[in-house]
Amino acid sequence: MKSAILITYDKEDMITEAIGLCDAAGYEIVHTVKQNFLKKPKYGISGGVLEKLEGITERLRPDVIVFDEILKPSQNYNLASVLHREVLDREALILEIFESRASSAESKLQVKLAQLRYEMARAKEKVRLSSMGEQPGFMGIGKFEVDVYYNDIKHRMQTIKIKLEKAGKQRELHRQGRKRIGFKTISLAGYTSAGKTTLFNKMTGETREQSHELFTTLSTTTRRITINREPFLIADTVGFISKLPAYMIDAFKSTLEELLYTDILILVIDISDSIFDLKKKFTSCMRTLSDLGVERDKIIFTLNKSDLLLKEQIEEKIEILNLNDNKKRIAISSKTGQNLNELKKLVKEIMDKQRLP
Ligand SMILES: Nc1nc2c(ncn2[C@@H]2O[C@H](COP(=O)(O)OP(=O)(O)O)[C@@H](O)[C@H]2O)c(=O)[nH]1
Ligand SMILES: [Mg+2]
Repeated sequence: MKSAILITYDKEDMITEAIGLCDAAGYEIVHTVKQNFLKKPKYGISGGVLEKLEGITERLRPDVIVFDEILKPSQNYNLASVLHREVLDREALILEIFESRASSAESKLQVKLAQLRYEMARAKEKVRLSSMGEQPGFMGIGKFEVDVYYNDIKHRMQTIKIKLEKAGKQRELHRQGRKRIGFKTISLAGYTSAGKTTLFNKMTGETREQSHELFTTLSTTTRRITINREPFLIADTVGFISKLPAYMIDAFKSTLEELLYTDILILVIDISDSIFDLKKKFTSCMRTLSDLGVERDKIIFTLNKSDLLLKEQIEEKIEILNLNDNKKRIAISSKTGQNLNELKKLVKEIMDKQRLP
């Protein structure tokens, strides 16, 4: 596993999400710097904080520095020059996650397009800085090279857009769908740090040693489980991300296209979130799933982390989400294992119902 030093905001929910994003991108965090403000002009952080970080970086030798905010090219360059490490800002980190998760040709193109948009937004600053003569030869690139670079990005974006239009989207999806024929599939969806991976590991824990030709060709986030002696495939998916920039939405959705084929979708909801966050995230999940064309019938609403709340608090939140009459709703704890057997029973029941003509 690659290692990272994380610089993030000093706010519980933001720290949790940032750790979740690093985890999803495959970085182990060796040190965390928490700050109230990450938009200082030169380095994002203050000179004093940077000075301390210099020593820590030298000692811990992480592969990268993750900066949980958007950085301008000049800030990224300044940080990287002092710390002698590659610096990934929040958007670059998210793009890495999408890149590692994109499986179909279409979603690879969508992710590439988002990466080029990211570069494009930065190319503009480079062009501006060098044309104003403020930073001639900015980062070692002269005005001419910047223009060439800028036009090259534009050209590559155009090419991808044409490919996307032509892409036989359906064909690819069908091919993927066929791979799974014969196996009922369960997918886990939900926000980053809602507890998807914890639940995935708990549910597959007993059968992890199972290996089979077919499964090695699926992504590492798909495994086989048995419920009542019947085999299923279970898949962990890319998590929803708070404050996802608009230009990344298509890339994000394309990484979730497998949800269209899943027989059951377990929506993992962090019931310990504040009422405000809970409502906001729930609405956003439901909107995205409906945009994707996922049928509401196959969604199981799992209220995770219920070990952190009192019974009355859970009930209040179920009301707020308007799920009190919903039979496909269950409060669980992936950590303690509470109600996981009931969740499996519910999965089995729904699968059995789907088999009826
Ligand atoms: N208390 C409690 N913590 C949980 C539970 N499920 C997950 N967590 C914690 O929440 C954090 C995020 O979990 P993770 O499975 O990585 O979330 P993911 O981003 O959705 O895959 C981790 O620190 C978990 O230990 C739960 O049921 N109860
Ligand atoms: Mg996860």
